[in-house]
Amino acid sequence: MAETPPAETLPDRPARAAEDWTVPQDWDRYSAADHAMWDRLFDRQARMLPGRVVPEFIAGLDILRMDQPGIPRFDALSQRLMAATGWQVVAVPGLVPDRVFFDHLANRRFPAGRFIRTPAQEDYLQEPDIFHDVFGHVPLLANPVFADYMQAYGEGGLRADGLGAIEKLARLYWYTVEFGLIATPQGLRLYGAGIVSSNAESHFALEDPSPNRLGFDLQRLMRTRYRIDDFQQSYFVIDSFDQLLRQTVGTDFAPLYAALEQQSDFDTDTILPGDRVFTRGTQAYAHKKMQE
Ligand code: HBI
Ligand code: FE
Repeated sequence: MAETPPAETLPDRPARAAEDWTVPQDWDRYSAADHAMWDRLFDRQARMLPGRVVPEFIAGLDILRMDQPGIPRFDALSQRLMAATGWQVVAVPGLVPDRVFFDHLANRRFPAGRFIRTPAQEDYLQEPDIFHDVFGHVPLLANPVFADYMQAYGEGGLRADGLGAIEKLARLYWYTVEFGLIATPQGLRLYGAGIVSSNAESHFALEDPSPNRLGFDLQRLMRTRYRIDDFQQSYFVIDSFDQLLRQTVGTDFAPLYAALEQQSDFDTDTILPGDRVFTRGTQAYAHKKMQE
């Protein structure tokens, strides 16, 4: 995820966020156009995701009753989420500092942007808006195993911060929570929030011959760079959310970070001899120039 941009560029920087950077959602401030934008984005994804997204995601939409029209009210959403897995959704102005972010996750609070993208940004925006955060991230927080993983990630982030290893841990978040794929008996399915909240990337990540699709391997993944401004050149596939949770809760990251210090990084399109290869991508998709 990009560094927190300066305040003047943020779409929604209030005069003063609280110590934990939370702000009121101010649901009454949303315009009819904002609600219409949410409905358009929601309907497009709700139509194309069944059969492409992991079933637990659809179950989360149902548990949280997110199929109601208009932008969800965070207090109502949090009530249902709290009953399911003890999580809640809190509004923030945009990207918050890493430690603040990790502390929220470690306490089962998901920090969600409260602004919604403009029509010009319909297919891509750099800063996560309410549709990316709430439609993309929140439904899986109703799944007990994934909910435990997200809290473990937050606790791991606070420890990583102390070890100066945030960049490596951010790759784990990026290639799972944001852009992860999962193997099911019916085939590969989407679960990453950055994918499921994007119509174009939902097709690209699952169906396009261009990207690699590689089996999840924690240490290898934490050596792999990622792109923040374009589709991924490689996606990583987990066997189950249980596998993801075991890898995170069951691992002492300190020696892993020490080992990673001595090892080089891999480019976004690398395939290694030891990789479990689901798709050897053609890399035919013309990615934007890599940001230096
Ligand atoms: N803040 N609101 C918000 N949302 C994020 O996803 C986020 C963040 N701050 C930091 C961050 N992500 C990443 O840098 C961490 O995963 C490392
Ligand atoms: Fe996100």
